[in-house]
Amino acid sequence: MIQRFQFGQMLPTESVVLSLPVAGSPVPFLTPEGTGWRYDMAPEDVIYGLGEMVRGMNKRGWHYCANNSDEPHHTEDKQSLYGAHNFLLVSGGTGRPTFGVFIDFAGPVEYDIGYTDEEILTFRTSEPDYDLYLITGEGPADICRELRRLTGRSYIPPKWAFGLAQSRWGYQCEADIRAVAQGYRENNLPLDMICMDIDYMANFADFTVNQERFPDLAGLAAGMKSQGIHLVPIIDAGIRADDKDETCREGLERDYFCKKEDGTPFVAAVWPGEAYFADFLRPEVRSWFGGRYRALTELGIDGFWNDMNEPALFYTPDRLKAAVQRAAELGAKGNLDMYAFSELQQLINGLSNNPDDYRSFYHLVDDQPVRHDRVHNLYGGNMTRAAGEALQALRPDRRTLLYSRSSFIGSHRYGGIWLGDNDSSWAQLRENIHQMASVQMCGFLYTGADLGGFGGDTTPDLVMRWLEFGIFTPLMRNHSALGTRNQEYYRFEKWIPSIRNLLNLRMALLPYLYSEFMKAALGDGLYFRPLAFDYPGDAMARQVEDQLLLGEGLMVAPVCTQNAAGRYVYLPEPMKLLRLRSVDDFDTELMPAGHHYIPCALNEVLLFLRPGCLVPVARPACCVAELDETPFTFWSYPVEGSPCTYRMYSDDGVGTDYDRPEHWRTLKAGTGQ
Ligand code: MIG
Repeated sequence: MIQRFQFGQMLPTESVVLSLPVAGSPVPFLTPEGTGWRYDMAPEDVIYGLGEMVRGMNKRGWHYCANNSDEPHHTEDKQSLYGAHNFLLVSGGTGRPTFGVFIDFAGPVEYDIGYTDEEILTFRTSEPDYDLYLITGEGPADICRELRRLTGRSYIPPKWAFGLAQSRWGYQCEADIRAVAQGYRENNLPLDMICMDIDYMANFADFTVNQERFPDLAGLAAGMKSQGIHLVPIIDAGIRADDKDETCREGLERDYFCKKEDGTPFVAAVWPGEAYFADFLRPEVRSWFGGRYRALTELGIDGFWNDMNEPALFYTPDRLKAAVQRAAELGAKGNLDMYAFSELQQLINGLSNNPDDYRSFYHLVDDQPVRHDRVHNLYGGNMTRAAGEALQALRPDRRTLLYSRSSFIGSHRYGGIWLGDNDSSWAQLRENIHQMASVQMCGFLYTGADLGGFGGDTTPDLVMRWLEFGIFTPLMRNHSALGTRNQEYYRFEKWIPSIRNLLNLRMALLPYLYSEFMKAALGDGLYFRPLAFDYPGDAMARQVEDQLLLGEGLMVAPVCTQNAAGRYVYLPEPMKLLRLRSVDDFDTELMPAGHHYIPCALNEVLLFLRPGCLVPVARPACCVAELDETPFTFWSYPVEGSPCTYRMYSDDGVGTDYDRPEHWRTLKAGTGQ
């Protein structure tokens, strides 16, 4: 059940698709405190939600702020990352209430979840105008389903987007892209996508292609597609300020950019230097900007990633000028003491993403100017909405791949997200597991982290362990930053056979993984879930943070400790372990419920089958298009009294007629159909 409470008159977010009558106070479970709300937690209460944030799946013990940030260091001391996912799920201990809270608000929301006092949860919006939804249900998964009923069905990518994506910031030209394709194909490693980072553009201008480096992008895209590989270019939020650039000219002519108080367009620097920022909150601007993607779809492109859309700002011209002036004064003094030197450092570090700059420009909301900081969290998600809606109009019966860095609940209807600039550390692999569960609760099903880590130099063991989790994440993308160690899977020569086995395993499991993804998308469910969602009475399951349920029948338990040759796993019920080296080389073991230490070598994956589960397994292929869906074998854990069948969803992978009954069939072991 969903109850809507209204406080003041909120600025529209369009997060919600269901219009509900406003309930009278009081709000169940919550008590007013200051300008916000309070909930007194019992020690056993677990607080899930908040989507893309640092720390555990259980958010207790820290404070957070929904304030979308270009934050390249995802350490535990951070309060905000790229997304505003204002959903809390209080999972009560024995005899305690379980409920969800969705705060529909465009600006910052602060949360203190047992940070100041370990038993007190508080949250408050930066302004008194917002809607609050109180959600109850039969348990955590049902409450997440209700949230989706409220905010709309999750975005569905084309099926090929479940193949591997290889990306790197630093592919400069056609030859670099071809070398990646060749590296994969020569080594017989599956690959479905190559992402193109900012260097494909001419002067970092959106919707342009650098003609020297990519003289024939249409030809390249077609050639790649004949090998089963889709090119996925990046689009940045900042529009190059350049009167020779068509996007810039049109935006200025139509008056579509955000403005300063004096009515002139707001300018801040990003990749191309000075840039303008389209006012994505206006529907006409969205349809214009989204329509610009056509420049690339016409060349045969059918996938995009939207970056820098918090929006990230390197500096504003005024701030830069003042900083340089002050720096020169300090420089003239020479011999800087600690305070003067730290002022100098601050001058430079404070240039980027400066809160004052976010307070210096305006959007038009229903024709009224609204200062950016008040609607900050809606910006990136509306860039994705612009693209999502326009691409749907451009290619009405076909899906387009789209994922974004910034997002808010509501933008999950238009695209997936990737988890931004993580780094090549074991801590970030563990964080990836937490985040996958949390973002799914908020509706972002098509997600994944940069496998192997984005920043810093990776290592072969981390690449292996991360891929062993990555083969289960909907978006499976290897991406790394400029200047870091080469990270394409074929670079780790000694490990290529094992990596091939892992990627083949993903392909073999794809009919199951895709089917479970589609069940979650179409039924407002969760592809990944914490254990406690399915084993509510199990106090131990409530503490497990590094194992996830995957779809109906599987559980994954990735190894995420350096040098570990195994790990402890908790089984809430008996399960069948598959210790997989490849799709046809594995040991199985029936394991009783409880704690187990399970060896797992660097080339092995632990996969657990729940009782009664049947998993169709296909023959691996080099790309999703080549995959034969007919199961060539089954993995199962039959138990007495349960039928051991699998309800499978399959479709052509690109069409949008999801709701047809022919997409469903029931598989039984041994029948092969
Ligand atoms: O400030 O386009 O998160 O994936 O490679 C860095 C360059 C800008 C940030 C993205 C990252 C991408 C990078 N971008």
